Amino acid sequence: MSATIPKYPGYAIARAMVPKSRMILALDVAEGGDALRIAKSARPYLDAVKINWPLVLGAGPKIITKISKLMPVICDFKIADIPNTDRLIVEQAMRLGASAVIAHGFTGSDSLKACVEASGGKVFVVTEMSHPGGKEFTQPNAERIAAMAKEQGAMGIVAPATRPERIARMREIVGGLKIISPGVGAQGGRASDALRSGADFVIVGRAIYEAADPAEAAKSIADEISKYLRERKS
Ligand code: O7M
Repeated sequence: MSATIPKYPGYAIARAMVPKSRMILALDVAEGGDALRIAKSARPYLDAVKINWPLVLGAGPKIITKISKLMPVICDFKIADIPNTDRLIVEQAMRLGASAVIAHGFTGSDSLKACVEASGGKVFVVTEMSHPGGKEFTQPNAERIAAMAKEQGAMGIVAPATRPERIARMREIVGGLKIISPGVGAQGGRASDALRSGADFVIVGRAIYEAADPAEAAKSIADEISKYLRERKS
């Protein structure tokens, strides 16, 4: 780890965003004990954990603090409200130990600006969603949302591993912003395809936390990623 990264709120994600495994675990289990067990066992293969509503509603918000002591936590509340409410949500997530948050972009630039300000820039903005319905409303607006994320100083965007060609398009728009990409495994996407198309990190949920051995499942995706990265270098 670089000693030059300061301990401002969210420093951990800055550290994590110097990629190691290029994998983020979507920890969508509802029970705190399960969450901690899975996070601890898969930790050697992860750069961060993404926490969404199932775990916060099931285990309570303090689970964010507990897991943030193991690894950087990205709070995926898909924040989508007026600027003031967005700011209040981001402040609470950061207070609990989040290193970054995830916001929707369709609410507009003033709402996103509030998230960027309240998080010190540690926001990922959802562009086109990975599920089939993501084509209906998010796909037609994804490119404008990606451009807005860049203009407003977000840290990165979320783009679908289920449509790698769309990751490539988003990369053209966002330049050096980070791209994190869900849809690997249970939704049919492949980690290596997402990275090849321009993603910096893949997000993996069920393929790890529903596996009989989550650490082994995480290792097998990490191996696929390392193999791809080695081939890319040579
Ligand atoms: O690997 P899975 O399919 O079990 O989980 C994927 C995770 O990524 C899950 O937490 C979803 O909420 C999230 N996600 C998507 O699956 N698709 C999207 O388009 C966006 C997200 C996401 O993380 O948004 C921030």
